[in-house]
Amino acid sequence: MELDTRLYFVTDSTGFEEEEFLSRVESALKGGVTLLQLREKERTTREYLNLARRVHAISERYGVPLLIDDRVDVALAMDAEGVHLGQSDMPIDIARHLMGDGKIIGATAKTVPQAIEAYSQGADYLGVGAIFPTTTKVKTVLTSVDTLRDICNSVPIPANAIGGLNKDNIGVLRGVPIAGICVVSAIMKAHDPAAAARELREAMSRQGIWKDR
Ligand code: TZP
Ligand code: MG
Repeated sequence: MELDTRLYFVTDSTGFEEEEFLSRVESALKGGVTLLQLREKERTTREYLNLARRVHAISERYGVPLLIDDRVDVALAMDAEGVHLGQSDMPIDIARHLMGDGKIIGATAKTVPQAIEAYSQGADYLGVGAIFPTTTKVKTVLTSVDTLRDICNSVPIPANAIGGLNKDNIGVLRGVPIAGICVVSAIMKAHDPAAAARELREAMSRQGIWKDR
């Protein structure tokens, strides 16, 4: 499956019954998200694995790659398309060695040196943020739009903005050479996740940050 980070939906099942969560994920896929990440912080390994299998059965039907947050072992066990790794997770070069070249490996980078290190260790894309304060459970500091721009210009791999982004504030990304945006709540907590995904795509187009390909 091809890596397309333009509208990257990062999930958070907190507060949802499993069936409701899965139907929201499917709705987002119907709305046109281009990449999916299962991000679970509280589950046991077995719970994470079981949920990942169920999400994968859905994402495969839409031809959208599923990446697993933090856990190379879970991703390998259920044959996900890849992983997303932060600065305190497994180093990118070790994950690449374990997963091979056929898997997608994403990295969090908040500074230019972190971006260059992740790229040189074999990361396929970068998530950069938080651009705005976020209500999603995350240990993060803010990254300025200037740093985001510097990161985009320092590596040849796609870099996405993340953190507090929604259809009404992505105008700040206008002119920044990002590959796309990552969102959690803007889709996860929307009344209608499919409509939310479509509206994000439209807003990105209006702001010139949706690149046709
Ligand atoms: N990393 C930086 S901000 C963030 C992560 C995982 C959470 C983004 O969530 P939201 O709801 O889109 O602000
Ligand atoms: Mg992590």
